[in-house]
Amino acid sequence: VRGEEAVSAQQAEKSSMPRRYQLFIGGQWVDAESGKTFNSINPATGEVLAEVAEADKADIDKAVEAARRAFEGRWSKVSARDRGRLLYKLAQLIDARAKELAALETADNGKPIRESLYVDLPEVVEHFEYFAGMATKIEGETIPVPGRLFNYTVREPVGVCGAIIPWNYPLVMAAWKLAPALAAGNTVVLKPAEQTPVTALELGRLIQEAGFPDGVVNIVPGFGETAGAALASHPGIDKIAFTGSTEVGKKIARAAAENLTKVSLELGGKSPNIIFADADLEQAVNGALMGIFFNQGQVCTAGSRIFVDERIKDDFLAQFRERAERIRLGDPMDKQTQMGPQVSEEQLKKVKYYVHLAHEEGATLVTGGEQPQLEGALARGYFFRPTIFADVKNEMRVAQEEIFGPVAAVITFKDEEELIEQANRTIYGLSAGVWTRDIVRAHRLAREIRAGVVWINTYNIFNAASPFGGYKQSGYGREMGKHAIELYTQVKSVWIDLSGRPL
Ligand code: TXE
Repeated sequence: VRGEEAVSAQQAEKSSMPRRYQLFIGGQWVDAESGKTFNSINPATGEVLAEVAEADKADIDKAVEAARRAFEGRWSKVSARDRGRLLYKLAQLIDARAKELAALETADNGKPIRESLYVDLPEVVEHFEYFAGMATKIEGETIPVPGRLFNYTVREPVGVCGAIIPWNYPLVMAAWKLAPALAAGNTVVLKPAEQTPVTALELGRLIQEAGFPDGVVNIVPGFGETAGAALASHPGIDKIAFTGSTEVGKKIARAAAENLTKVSLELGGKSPNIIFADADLEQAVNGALMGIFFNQGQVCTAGSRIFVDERIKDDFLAQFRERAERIRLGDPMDKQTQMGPQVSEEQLKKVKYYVHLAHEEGATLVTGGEQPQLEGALARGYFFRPTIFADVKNEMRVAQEEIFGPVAAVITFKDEEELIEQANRTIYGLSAGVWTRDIVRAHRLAREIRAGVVWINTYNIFNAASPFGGYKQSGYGREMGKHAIELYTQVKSVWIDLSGRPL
């Protein structure tokens, strides 16, 4: 990412006039059929950042039609190499505007600018670059069938893909859905989250500038129950990809079942982050902090259940608390800030509810548990202090339900067998962390934990080349890497009689 200098806070956040956005359908910027709009709020101040056209069923219909026309028309004639070149061009355009996009992401979502600029934007660029290279590597097979027959397979695009994404990583999530879908030759209707539509719409501008044919990508912000539901249940789409809550994931799967639309789901988590007594404690504390406080705890892989060996509990808690209290919380546009506000008032309420519940369930508050006192406009922001609860039991609701906020539940364990049983006792299976110096134990845990990703002596590491997705109710399908291509292609088997004789 270019541009190392400080980001000007004025850039996106401070302009007094809200920005205005229309829907992006068939290569045109248009108002919603209903003429309705909704506001996107800056969660650091509660002020309106943007006024956005609100898509509903009629707009989704138009977007799906546009995507279908593009799929059957111009896009089907674009070679794999040219699809790759378009994706690469898009990556370059994003990279060139990384500072501006990062500032908008921070203004819309609340994440600290140091995260949007140095984590989110580079990941988005990497993603488009990786799948740019993948477009020319989607290959079929030849199958050794008996007789004078020749059998081969072709991997073809699925068709029109719906994508419904959440607010915690608005641009990253858009990239995870768009890049593999486009590399494989599909067209897309993307519905960003209603809390954070701005950067996806900015991405629409860059998609135009890169030269993608009209209708290949359509971007239709709106609410879940209206626009989202209309997209998921649309008979005109061939595939739906969703990232969000497990509850809505089930609704998507049900709606998709009506038309037998293909589905991939990346859902919630309550991931165990496990610290053994032989771990490098300082490193493990870093991992625990990064696991639960990164992005204000609004990460599907958040290490929200911290299992600590009973023997090191006191040491761990002392260090964890001290470091949590030092986290610099405040204006997310400030480069020194390490933690911003929760994304919305609703999410803040949810965090407060679970803090209340943790007290009721008998957990011990170690630090946090309340909103900080901030000055000026930030006093109206949705901030919450890094919060740690000790004496948590795995059966408690705070240890079983996804909070999606900066609330760590610390659970102690005595022996490995009991630990594994507890760590796996959850409806989720997205990720896990293991902190130990014992290599045999590390691999044993990696095998025993039922989750789609296991991090050993590290946490929250992602790469475009490495598959990601959940076990159990954390969803199905694998995004990223070669596996993502499986989600966006279907296999055709072709038979040819080589004998030249009648059957
Ligand atoms: O998520 P939703 P919300 C979890 C997290 C959070 C909770 C609620 O626990 O506290 O979900 O957040 C669209 N048909 N995660 O309510 O509703 C919606 O418009 C079709 C975990 O914001 O799942 C948005 O675009 N679409 C998660 C998207 O679904 C519908 C990230 C996600 O919103 C719909 C976010 C419907 N009926 C929240 N209802 C993760 N796994 O990373 C909503 N949507």
